[in-house]
This record gives sequence, structure tokens and C-alpha cells, in this order.
Amino acid sequence: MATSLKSLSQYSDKNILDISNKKFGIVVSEWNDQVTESLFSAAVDTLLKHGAKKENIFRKNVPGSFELTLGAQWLAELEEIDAVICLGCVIQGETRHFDFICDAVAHGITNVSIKYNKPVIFGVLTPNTMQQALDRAGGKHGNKGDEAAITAIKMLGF
Ligand code: DLZ
Repeated sequence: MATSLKSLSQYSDKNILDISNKKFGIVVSEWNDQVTESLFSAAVDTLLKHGAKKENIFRKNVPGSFELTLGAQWLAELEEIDAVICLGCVIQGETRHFDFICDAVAHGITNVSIKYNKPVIFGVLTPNTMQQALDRAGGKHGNKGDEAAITAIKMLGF
């Protein structure tokens, strides 16, 4: 994906990208699936709401957040995929390898993004408790799946 140059006279935050022909890959971690399924639904709803077509959205499951990196690579290496969204939930209070998993996936998907020159979005919740996760997966703090989808759309338009 090569970026397009926009001069200041062309630039507007209100520019809305036509994403009807963009293809999105969504990698979903099965660990804490009550949370990640909610993130997934919100991400898909947001992509559809902004004009993506259902047939252009592809899902890949992985067992846990640690595997999001490889799942992202499997999708990003496909030429037709424009952007990848990674969804996971690692709960600090319940996971002794919290730091290992979070660091690994943050670095891993950054590397995938750079390697394939495509947006690879970090939609991984890293809360202290399950309640905090649920609050961010359709609860009182909104849904980070929605934010991840918006980030993917924005990156395609920049
Ligand atoms: C092992 C593990 C633990 C303890 N906790 C979580 C978690 O909170 N969230 C998550 O997404 N994955 C967890 N995992 C699984 C790891 O991500 C990974 O799947 C395993 O370590 C196998 O590589």
C-alpha cells in the first residue's frame, strides 16, 4: 500500500474514504471469547456502517492473543487484503504471562504492518479485570472493536 500525497489544500478531516472495494482481514483471539466476540461484532458493524461490503470482510481465528501476530501475517501477506484488525483480550490480574503476551503481540503486529506496508490494527484489550474488559467491549466505555475498525478506515485514507 503506497500512501497518496495530499497537499494542505486537499487535506480535510472530513474527507470520507470510499471503502466499498477495500478488503479487511480480522484476526480474533479465542481466549476470553465473550470479550473478543463482542469486539468482533462491533468491528464488523462499524466497517459495514462505513460502506464496507460483507463479502470483503474475512475472519481468521487464533487460539490466544500471542498468536495474533502470525494470524495477522497470514492475512497481511495476501495481496488483496488492504488492512488487518487484530482483536484480543489479555487480563492482567488473571494472566501471569501478561507482559510477555502484550509485548510480543504489540511488537509482532507492528513488524507485520511494516513488513507488508499495510495497516495492522492493535485491537487488544489489556485491562486489570474481566469487568474492565466487558466495560470496553460494549459496556460503559464503548467498544474498542468499533475504535479498531475506525482506525483501520482512517489509515486507509491517510
Ligand atoms: C496462556 C494465556 C493466558 C494465561 N492468558 C491469556 C489471556 O488472558 N488472553 C489471551 O489472549 N491469551 C492468553 N493466553 C494464551 C496465549 O495468548 C497463547 O495462546 C498461549 O500462550 C499459547 O501460545
